[in-house]
Amino acid sequence: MKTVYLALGSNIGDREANLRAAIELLGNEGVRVMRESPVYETEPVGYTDQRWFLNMVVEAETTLFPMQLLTRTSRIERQLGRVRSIENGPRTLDIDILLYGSVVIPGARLEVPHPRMHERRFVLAPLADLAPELRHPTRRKTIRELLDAAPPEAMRLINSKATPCPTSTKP
Ligand code: GSY
Repeated sequence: MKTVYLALGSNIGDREANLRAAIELLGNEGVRVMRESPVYETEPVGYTDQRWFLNMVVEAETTLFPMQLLTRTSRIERQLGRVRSIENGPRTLDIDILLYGSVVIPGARLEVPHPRMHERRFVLAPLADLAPELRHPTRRKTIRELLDAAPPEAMRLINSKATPCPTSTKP
């Protein structure tokens, strides 16, 4: 069993409902969500001419191998209507695998830790809410230290209420 951290983001449609639907679907895909961060509304990074995102991070447990996990998270993105059109553009739902235990995967299709997580405040802020003392497997800094050093990004907390985790089904 591995503890994994996944970043969720949405900036199309009912963004909060998309995040909730993703958490529910993860439970059906063998990814047991144990804890959820607060939700932040965040200014788009990269391609800026788009609506602000809702972002959060979940901590989950899974027996899936990394590529199996990627297949399942990609399937959930598709189920929730994601189509890849503009690079870094708007999306109904994005699920990024941030950390898979302390495993390092330098692959082309799946790179873990996520290659840009250490510089993205919209990922580090909700991750630090869950695991501030967790050490990044290759940068050797804690999530709190990475957040303190990250470039500024506009964001606001929209929901700091802890929500109950959905029950997972398939292992
Ligand atoms: O990598 C996730 C998609 N994404 C986001 C995002 O989720 N939030 C913000 N604030 N900016 C983003 N740019 C991209 S691409």
